[in-house]
Amino acid sequence: MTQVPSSTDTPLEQAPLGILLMAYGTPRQVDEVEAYYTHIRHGHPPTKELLDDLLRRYQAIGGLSPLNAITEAEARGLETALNADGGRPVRVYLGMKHTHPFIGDIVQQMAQDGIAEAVTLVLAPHYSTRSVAEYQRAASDAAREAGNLALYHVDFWYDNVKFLQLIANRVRSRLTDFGNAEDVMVVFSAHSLPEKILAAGDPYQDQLHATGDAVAKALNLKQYMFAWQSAGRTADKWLGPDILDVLRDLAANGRKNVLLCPVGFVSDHLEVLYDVDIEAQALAHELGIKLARTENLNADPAFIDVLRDVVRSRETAAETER
Ligand code: FEC
Repeated sequence: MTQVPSSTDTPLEQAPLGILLMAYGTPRQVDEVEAYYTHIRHGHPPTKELLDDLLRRYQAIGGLSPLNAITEAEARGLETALNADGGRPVRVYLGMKHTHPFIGDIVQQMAQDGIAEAVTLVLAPHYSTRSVAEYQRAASDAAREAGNLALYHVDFWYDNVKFLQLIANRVRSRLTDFGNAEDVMVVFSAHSLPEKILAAGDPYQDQLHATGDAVAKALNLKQYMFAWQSAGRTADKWLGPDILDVLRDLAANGRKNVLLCPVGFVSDHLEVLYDVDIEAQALAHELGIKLARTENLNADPAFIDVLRDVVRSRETAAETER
């Protein structure tokens, strides 16, 4: 990412705005998988069975996940787009939730570099106390310790008009893979979370349903639904229905064509490349269903422009919060 001079002696509004882009992260080497999994499990190491199963899934997608490389390309693209749009110059920093470079370390680095204000943005469009809030907590704790860095969090951005248009375009273009688009059930999906989040008033499910509804409305889809995927391997009850059960039900009702849109994710990674492209695809094949999936957004310039728009809107809102 480009070098912007330190802002220590520059008036606030002229100093570069920090952008803390936050992403899930993935192991960089196979021997980091156990530490990564332990971090996801809040410090509890996985059993040998769980670890072997995760290693098997990484193996099935080619050894490791492409997630870090894609996230880094998104960060570079965002910095270039923001520094070219005529707005306040920025410096983009990338912090990971479950692997190096960790969010807390990056926030410390930002403070050391003299960044006084930063917009934070998670590469996940929908808010949950079990997802976005955890990233924000890691960032805010480190900023509090640093003492001289104000953070302006973006809580969610699923309702950004350009984002919804982009998803609608992805669905529209994949529908052409089917002879008759009217015969296709479009299934929007996202990472499941423990069902108990609903009782606590978590907005995650409502925001995801609203995303599917908005895209369906834009495309005038007659047949669409929402399903959950990638539920954790824990004793909790997870949000359902799961995509695998949905495929079984659709087959039992004579459906032959399904288009899956994993709208809760933005990049190619294990939960899409394995859970959808390998696991769900194998089941669909067995059930006699043609299953296609929309392309993820990755570092598509149109997606980078969505992120740019989201950051600039938060920057504008922050002006009234100083
Ligand atoms: O490509 C990769 O290597 C990383 C893919 C990856 C993404 C991702 C996104 C989300 N997760 C969310 C919630 C949970 C909860 C648990 C959980 C567990 C795992 C495991 C792996 C994993 N997640 Fe993840 N998640 C990715 C990978 N996730 C690997 C552990 C093995 C397994 O269950 O498959 C359960 C933790 C626990 O034990 O308590 C909860 C949510 C997202 C989407 C939002 C975001 O990106 O932050 C929510 C990508």
